[in-house]
Amino acid sequence: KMGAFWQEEVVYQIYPRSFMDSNGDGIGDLRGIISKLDYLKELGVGIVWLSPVYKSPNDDNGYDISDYQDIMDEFGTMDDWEELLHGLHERGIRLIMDLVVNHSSDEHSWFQESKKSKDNPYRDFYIWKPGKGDGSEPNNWVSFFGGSAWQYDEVTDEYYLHLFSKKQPDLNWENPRLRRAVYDMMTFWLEKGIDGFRMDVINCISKAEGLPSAGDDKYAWGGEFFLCGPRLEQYLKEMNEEVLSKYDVMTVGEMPGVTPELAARYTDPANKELNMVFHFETMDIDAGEGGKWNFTKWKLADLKAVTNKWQYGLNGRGWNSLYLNNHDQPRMVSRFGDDTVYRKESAKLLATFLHTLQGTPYIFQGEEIGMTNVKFDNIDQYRDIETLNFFKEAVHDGGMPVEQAMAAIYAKSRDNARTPMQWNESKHAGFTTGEPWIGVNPNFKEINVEDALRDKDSIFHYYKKLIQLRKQHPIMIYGDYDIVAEEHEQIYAYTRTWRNEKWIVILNFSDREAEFTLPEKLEEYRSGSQLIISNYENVTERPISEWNLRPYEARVYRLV
Ligand code: ISL
Ligand code: CA
Repeated sequence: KMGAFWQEEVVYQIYPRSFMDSNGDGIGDLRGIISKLDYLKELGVGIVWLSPVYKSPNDDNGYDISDYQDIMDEFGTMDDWEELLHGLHERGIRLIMDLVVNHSSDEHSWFQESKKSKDNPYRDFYIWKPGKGDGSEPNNWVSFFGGSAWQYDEVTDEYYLHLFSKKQPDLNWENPRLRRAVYDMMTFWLEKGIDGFRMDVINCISKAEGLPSAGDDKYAWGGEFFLCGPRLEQYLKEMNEEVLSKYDVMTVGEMPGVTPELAARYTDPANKELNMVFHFETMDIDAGEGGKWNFTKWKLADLKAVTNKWQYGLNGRGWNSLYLNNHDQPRMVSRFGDDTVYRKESAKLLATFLHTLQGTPYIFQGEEIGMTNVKFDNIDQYRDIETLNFFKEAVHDGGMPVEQAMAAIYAKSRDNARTPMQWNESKHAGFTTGEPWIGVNPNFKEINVEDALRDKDSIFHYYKKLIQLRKQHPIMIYGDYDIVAEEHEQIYAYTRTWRNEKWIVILNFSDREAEFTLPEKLEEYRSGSQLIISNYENVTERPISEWNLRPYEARVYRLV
């Protein structure tokens, strides 16, 4: 090993509610995860990121926490959690927990106290403000989930800030007592032996002085005043010094709106802040005017441009996290590949992309078997608060035709990622013996784990191979990235270079054949190449420099 574990291992994200139900109540749980640990071992991942399992009223599926140091009843007990941690460690897999400290639940005891009176000792754990002269909200910010980011509370005749739902009041990081409480809570989990944290919207914790309105409209997006705010780095450094530096653990901070310039600073080891961040620039390439719901067709040129910025931008300074989907995003094969004719080919192509860039790959549960987006007939079958709020605002309040709203939901709803994991072809895909909390994708008979394990040629086995290759070839982890044939309209190709070694990755992102010619700058390699991996059979290994790629064909060669 030459680097840190978080550079060399692949991460697997588990969304517990949808992973595996052990007791037939239709809700995934910790014992369900425990029953699938050998599956994770078989895949070869080295780190599990567990989405929140803490006590929560589930307004936002656990991202609204009412007790940070206890387990949600539906998911099990602290003993179950200990057993999970032990079971993972036994298999050489690390565990990172979700740290959701931009906000808590309004049912957290801190908030219950805070709302009681203006001089309650917990008042300043949250962000309270009186209304404007006319009684309206303190500023015009809208929340991530739609509507004003302020909620009026009559007990003290003030508003509290909530960047997400009104059941997720923002914590006040200006308050050193709040920060101390968070650090103690983090220490509690680290002392139990966890291996790090994924930090939820961690770049929202520092708000601009005075909480200014964003322009003159009644309601507006105020991101410039709370994304990567003035004291963010101060808080991250303090957290590092007070807590993280005492353990050999990893951190990845979720950061909407972050740029490569800022991320290079946050993840530069010399700055002692974070190991990696999740940026949103790839996720935004299909967002139209006005945000995610008004989507457009993404362009390969944009994928290249964004990836270039991050690959060149962090090289030798910080470290990239690599993901194409998670519990908030559509399924990657439906979004960036083809989930009909070329589902297997395109899922493998995207996997090749993720595992051959510089950085740490993150796999979201089900991605490794090519799970797809879902289309439920009726809005009542959706569960996600963001989706339901959008439907209500767009259709009921805005008059958008239902079909148009549903088309947006089919493409972008977070519930695309949250349908139950498809384990086998039995009822409810083997996820539960009861009624699942959200419908199973009807394609589970064709797409499921049991099938994937049986089929040597499956997406699962391809992931397994990529993960193994990454363990054998440091160039996949550390090699410098350099794009080639940037103008090509179908193919995304790049080299990786490390010490005396050079690889080329050639990805046909289209459903048509495509031609690729080795560019001038690689002239010296015309005589030879060795195939490392491909998603098609019968790939020539002859030393040639002109390649014909089939639809969604992916090839990785060592250039010699
Ligand atoms: O999901 C999104 C886009 O559809 C984002 O706006 C998302 O809300 C944002 O990236 C923050 O996500 C994180 O914090 C939220 C939670 O709902 C998400 O599940 C979580 O990943 C609030 O805790
Ligand atoms: Ca259960």
